[in-house]
Amino acid sequence: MPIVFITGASSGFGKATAEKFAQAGYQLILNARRLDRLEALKTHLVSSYGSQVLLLPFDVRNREEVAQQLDNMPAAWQKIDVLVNNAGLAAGRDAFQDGSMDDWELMIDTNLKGLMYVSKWVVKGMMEQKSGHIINISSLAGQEVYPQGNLYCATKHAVTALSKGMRMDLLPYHIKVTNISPGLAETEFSIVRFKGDTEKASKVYEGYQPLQPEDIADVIFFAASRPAHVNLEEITILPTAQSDSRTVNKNP
Ligand code: NDP
Ligand code: 8X3
Repeated sequence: MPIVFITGASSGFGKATAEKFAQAGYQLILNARRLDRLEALKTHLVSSYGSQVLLLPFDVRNREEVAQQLDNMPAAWQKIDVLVNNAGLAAGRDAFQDGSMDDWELMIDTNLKGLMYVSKWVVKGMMEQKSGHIINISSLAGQEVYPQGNLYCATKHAVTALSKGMRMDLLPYHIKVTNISPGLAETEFSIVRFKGDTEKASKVYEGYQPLQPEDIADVIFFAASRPAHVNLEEITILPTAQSDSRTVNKNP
């Protein structure tokens, strides 16, 4: 069975994507930092679908840990067919002049450097196989900038640029690269962004129907299951109530 490797699988898009690929019979390599969450997900996937699941509980920001855990994967798991670079976060929502340097570094290290570390390792094997599919989770924030979005938007613009660069350079190896850009989706994203302030987080999704994790998982799986000669290179998915980063039709 094909193997999918999903980063950030303990919550939100990553968790829903794991379920979607498990339903289709894929073997799953699941990463995140919270091992208890990953173990609960594995138990569920094994009992519901008989899935084969390998857990890799590392922090994508830690370059040595990424290399060490991936190098030590059993050989049978090293032929990865699909990599979903999903682990990511926003930290804070402040004007540039009020922003925290720690928040900025956290976003750059996770959203950009983490994606680089994991991809660099996985690409080696895909190049040998002369096949593979890398699916990068960018954001509408990778196409547009909004007030107080500064550094988060910068990291997601970088992800979108990197998707284009990867696509060009990996072309001779038949490796597909898909960049997915969701708009407002209800996950733990805003709870993380507002550092545990659930009241502030829930306001982001009030008065309209935001995207759900399963909506994004459907799109990721659709992209991954196209025929070998078809690559969906850029997908933007927004809730019907959203037209752009700044405009949401609330309480119509
Ligand atoms: P969640 O907070 O629900 O999930 C984020 C996932 O990333 C968690 O599994 C978390 O696991 C993991 N993660 C965070 N930091 C690290 C790290 N250093 N190492 C390994 N895993 C990490 O948010 P979403 O599902 O919404 O976010 C998924 C992706 O989608 C992100 O890249 C986000 O930027 C992007 N996105 C989100 C949108 C939204 O509106 N929700 C819209 C557009 C894009 P753990 O904490 O256990 O490590
Ligand atoms: C997450 C969506 O609009 O909060 O990428 O930036 S948004």
